[in-house]
Amino acid sequence: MSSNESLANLLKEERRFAPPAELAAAANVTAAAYEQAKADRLGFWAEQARRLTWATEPTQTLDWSNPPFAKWFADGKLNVAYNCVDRHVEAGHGDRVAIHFEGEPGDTRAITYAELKDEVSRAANALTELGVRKGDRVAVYLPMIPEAVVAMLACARVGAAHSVVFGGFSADAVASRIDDADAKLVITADGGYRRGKPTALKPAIDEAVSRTPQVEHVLVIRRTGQDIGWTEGRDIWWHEITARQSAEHTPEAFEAEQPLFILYTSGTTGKPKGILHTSGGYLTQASYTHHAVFDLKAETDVYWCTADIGWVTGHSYIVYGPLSNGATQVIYEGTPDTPHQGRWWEIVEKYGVTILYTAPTAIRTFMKWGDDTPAKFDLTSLRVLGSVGEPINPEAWIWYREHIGGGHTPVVDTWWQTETGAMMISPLPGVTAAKPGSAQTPLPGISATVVDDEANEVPDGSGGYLVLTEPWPSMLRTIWGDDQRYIDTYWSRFEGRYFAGDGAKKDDDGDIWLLGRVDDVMLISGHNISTTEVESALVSHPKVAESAVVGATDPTTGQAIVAFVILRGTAEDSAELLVELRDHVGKTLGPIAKPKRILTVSELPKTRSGKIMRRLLRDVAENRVLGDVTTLTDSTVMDLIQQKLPAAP
Ligand code: 6R9
Repeated sequence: MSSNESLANLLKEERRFAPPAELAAAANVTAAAYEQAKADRLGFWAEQARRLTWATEPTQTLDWSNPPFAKWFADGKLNVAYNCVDRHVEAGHGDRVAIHFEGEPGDTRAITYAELKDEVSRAANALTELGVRKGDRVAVYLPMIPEAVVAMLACARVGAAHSVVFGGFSADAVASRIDDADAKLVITADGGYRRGKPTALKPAIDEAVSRTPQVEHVLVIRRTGQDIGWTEGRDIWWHEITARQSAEHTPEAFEAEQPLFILYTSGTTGKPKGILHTSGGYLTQASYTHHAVFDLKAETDVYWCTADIGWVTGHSYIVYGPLSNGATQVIYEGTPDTPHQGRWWEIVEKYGVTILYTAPTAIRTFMKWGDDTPAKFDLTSLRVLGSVGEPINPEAWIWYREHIGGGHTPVVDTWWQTETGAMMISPLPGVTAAKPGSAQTPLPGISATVVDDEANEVPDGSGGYLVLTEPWPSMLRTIWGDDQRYIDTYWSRFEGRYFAGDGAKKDDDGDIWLLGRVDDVMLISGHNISTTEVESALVSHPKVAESAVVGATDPTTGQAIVAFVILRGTAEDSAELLVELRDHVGKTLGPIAKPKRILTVSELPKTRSGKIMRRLLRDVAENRVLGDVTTLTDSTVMDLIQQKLPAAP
């Protein structure tokens, strides 16, 4: 935000949804957790660390003697892979399915914890044969197949840090990440299935590795069977090397602060940041939040997180959270509309999914496709619905609860970041009276608030910047190789507090609403207005499925609001509708928030993790040459939008 003006508090939401009585009565976590954590925050986390199995129990909780460089449970030792796999087998749950895999072409596999233990052990032995040692880095570039989980756990098992790169990223992006992390091994596949076709992965690795001489070997998983280039001596088939390994592997215990992974944030500007996470604190919070926020009952629940493994949500809520908790989960390889728009709901019905975790972008897409598709499937197994990745518009929240959750399933809107490692602000499904569109309350043991430009906490009913006021176990430890950038980016804007980069407001009850990245906030006639609120107002019109709003330079108002909207299934684009939409925003939020221009489009530019790239829309709205488009899912979207744009008035 560029002025001292706080974010205008425009949106009013009066709807409330109490937790279902049955869920509340049997909930894993009750309101007492907030009290306990408030009375003794570090004691609370020390207790949560005991969810894990330690080779050496920690006696220290937090070492904050050199802020902002934290150490959690520093004198404890554990093996993360042992915690995610072996201990469940030892506890007698070896026959429980860990992963129900659903390939896009319809191939399926059920992998039990006992089988997962064998696969991870073989892979760990293979990594050892290839010279991978504690402290090394391994790059992982894979589709959504079970071997992605196995590869990550095998790295953890031998103490090597993985750096997972989105399967959709270019050779350039992969090369720069391999280089930055100095990875000696790359794990990839010939290809994967997307939209009904095999897509290639290996050529990007061949190109990337030709520029990164530190890579000694490329381990290749055969998924599609397509022809690929092969470099003798360097390339090794995964199935060949793992087949000759023993299924026995003794996990070594590592220090709690042993690096577990590096994950590069999509980085809308500048060089990508390698976010470093370590072992004991990270796993404690991933495990606790998965248990608390989804109310996971490992014996009976079937959990499904639709994220890609290359995103932090895949790390914490496909791999480390659910597996440390012994969950049974679904992993789906492909896209939601292959071969038909009901594919996800077919999967929910088939496996009896009870907990679903997805992103607002997907929910808005389903709204656009129409209510009748999910209505054709039996979704009654669902009991908790989660959302992550962007602010969820109140109407999308209501749609999710109604059309997916049968009108009674709680929705938990979970705010967190790659940097925070695990969930930070979220309702608890058995405790919180939910408000559509709000992440509401910091989780037990987490301290967050909203401050103004001068770092003063804002009163209820006002907006500003979201900050985290105390260290937390799964916090990033640094930016890989760049401690100074870590300090500058997160800890310098407000003394002693972590600056998340998100705008937020506190409502009259003190609940937190996330309002998007501060770089996206608009300044209209001296008022800071959040893009999120204007988008939510547009989405609350029955004819709008999705929208993206930007502030474009304007000679009279400083910035003017330009809105891009996607209409719902049957709605027709017309001049009258655009007037109606402007008036609707005016009525919902007030005249100051009325968009100056509204354009209907068929797609919006998004990152692979589903976040709208407003920066590119701002370029379009201001008639500029487009900035970097390399992290877009589909770069043709911008051509379509530009064609649509009438000459500026
Ligand atoms: C987990 C993840 C982090 C940014 C974050 C914020 C946005 C994520 C949100 C949310 C509002 C939520 N974000 N969850 N905004 N409500 N429930 O998405 O990590 O890819 O690092 O993105 O995503 O802007 O700062 P990451």
